[in-house]
Amino acid sequence: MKIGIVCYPTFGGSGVVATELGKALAENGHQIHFITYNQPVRLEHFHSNISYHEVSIADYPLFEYVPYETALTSKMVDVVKFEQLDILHVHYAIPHASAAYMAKLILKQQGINIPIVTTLHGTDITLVGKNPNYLPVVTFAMNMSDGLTAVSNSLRMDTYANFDVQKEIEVIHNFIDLKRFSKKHKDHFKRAIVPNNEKLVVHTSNFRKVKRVQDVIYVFDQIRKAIPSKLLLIGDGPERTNAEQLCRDLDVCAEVRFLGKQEAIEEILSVSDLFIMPSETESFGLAALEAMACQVPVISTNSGGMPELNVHGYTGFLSNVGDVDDMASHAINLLKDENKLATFKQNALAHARLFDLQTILPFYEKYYQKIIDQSKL
Ligand code: GMT
Repeated sequence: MKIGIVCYPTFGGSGVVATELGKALAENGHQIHFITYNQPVRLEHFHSNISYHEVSIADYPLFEYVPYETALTSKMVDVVKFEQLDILHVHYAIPHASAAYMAKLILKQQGINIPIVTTLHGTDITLVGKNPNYLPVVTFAMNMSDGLTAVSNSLRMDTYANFDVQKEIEVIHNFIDLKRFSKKHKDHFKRAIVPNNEKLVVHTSNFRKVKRVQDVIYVFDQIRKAIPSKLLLIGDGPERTNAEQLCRDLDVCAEVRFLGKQEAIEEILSVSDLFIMPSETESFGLAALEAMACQVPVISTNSGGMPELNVHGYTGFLSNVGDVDDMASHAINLLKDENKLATFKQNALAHARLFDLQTILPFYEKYYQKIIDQSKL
């Protein structure tokens, strides 16, 4: 198949899933065309089946806001037409789904039929999309997509609850490349970070408000009082300054390191003992899956799709949003009990295997074929 993939090119979960999906499809012999405003961060290497088409935006003094959606639509029209794509898969509804529908209409006028699949990732539904400023367009674009997928059952239900969507939503969970995300032997690295064999707690995110990074620090503050430990905070974003301030206020700076954005995240996860994800809402929790694949148990909230990934009492523990005492108590009990911790590490890996890329990829391939066939009827 010739597949166009539209996504955000950043470290965000939707961009990561879109890029990893494209790479895996290319490995399986499909021709992949990424359409984004920057080279996706996870698209590091040349692959003969992958092309990248940059959306270039022409600015003009009249524009207070550059019309990105118009430039994106024009690029989609161009790529579909000249690369003769079979299907266009857009990740994150805003503004990709409505831009894709506009491209579809333009192409239809030129006698070209392009089926559109939209994948809903999370905040496009749970936070941003249901904002009245976007809701009518997002609802319309979802209904006009030829295929609609969501990354968890919870997100599917949230979509039906918050939008007047008539389409069937297919659930295709996030996936993990177990060849890349597996426990690596990085003992020298561990010795450098925790020279006295302290327990290593880790959090990765884009430091948006929804991630509740401050809760990570409150939980860690309790952990370190009970057990020698260090906290690694990976990623960057709007809440970073507040997080740093909280570390100063709680006087935990000596035990906390902010590492910023990291490429080889699997190396850091490989030496970690516990992952904390206290998100307000999380449609799936890809970052937690990456941790689990590296044998790191997860302390998370029970919001959104987290219970579909993190099994309470098996791969980690679930708590209510904001209940930092409960999260800390679960974390301390687990970190103090070496046998239990070792079992949970194994359980985390066993459960992560259910989301193996090789298992999930065929669901996308079959879904594309179904949508292509239906669009020919
Ligand atoms: O908000 C983010 O963390 C980024 C966001 C995105 O769409 O870029 O991530 C969402 O998509 C991921 C991949 O499908 C999911 O694993 C994340 O759970 C989801 N984030 C939220 O729902 C907050």
